[in-house]
Amino acid sequence: MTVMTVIFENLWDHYIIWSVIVSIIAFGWLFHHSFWFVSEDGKEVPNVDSLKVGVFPVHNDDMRLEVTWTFLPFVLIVWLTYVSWAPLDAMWTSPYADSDGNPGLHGFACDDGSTDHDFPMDTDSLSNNRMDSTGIIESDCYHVIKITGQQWFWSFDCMELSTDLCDTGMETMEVYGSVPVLMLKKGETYLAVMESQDVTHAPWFQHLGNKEDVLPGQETNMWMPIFDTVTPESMMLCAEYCGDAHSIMAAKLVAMD
Ligand SMILES: [Cu+2]
Repeated sequence: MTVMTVIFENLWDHYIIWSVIVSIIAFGWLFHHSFWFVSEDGKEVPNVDSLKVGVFPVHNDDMRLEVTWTFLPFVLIVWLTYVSWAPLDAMWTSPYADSDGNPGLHGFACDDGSTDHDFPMDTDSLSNNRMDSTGIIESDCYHVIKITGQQWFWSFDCMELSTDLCDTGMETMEVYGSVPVLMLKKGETYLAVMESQDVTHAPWFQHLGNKEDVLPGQETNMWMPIFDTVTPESMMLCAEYCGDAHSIMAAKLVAMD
């Protein structure tokens, strides 16, 4: 199994490899000790720890062991944090300028005719996004759209974008019934400004690998870079339990050429 987005594919494999190594050590140790330290039937075992039934045993600690199983997992956690840092930082790059006036990975808002937002404007009108070998995407600028969650459906708003950049529709899907469709253009990057009308939801665009909570009374943002190699049609599901019809609170993402 693999995740369906490039940026986390290498990370996924990396985490799986470490999980396997840690599992082999932990379960190997467990099985070895379970079967090695077994007394034979009828044989009297010397009571080296002076164990008495009903009495907590004499403490038999080993400082080297305790330091080892505290220190090694700590080093592993620091390492996994280190390798996760760049992909996570890319997923959460800022739509605003830093203290030196430089934008994040996706520049500022495109000069695309859409003005109904508070983000700083760029001179470019198209994102022309590109992906490096690690899956990190950069863009010249981004388009702002809106996503609203409500029990139990999603609403997409293309703001004032032209229909070749963003379009919406409805479609009937097996199991899910009538679902909204969001059509975005390949090579363009979108910033979804999101809110909920009622409880917490979370859109999860499966092939973009992103997921972010939408909250009542508070706007959250999520990047949606539609890279050239993304699957033409993919699903979005709600990833935060929100009540009876949570499991069918779906939508469809279409990547337009
Ligand atoms: Cu939900």
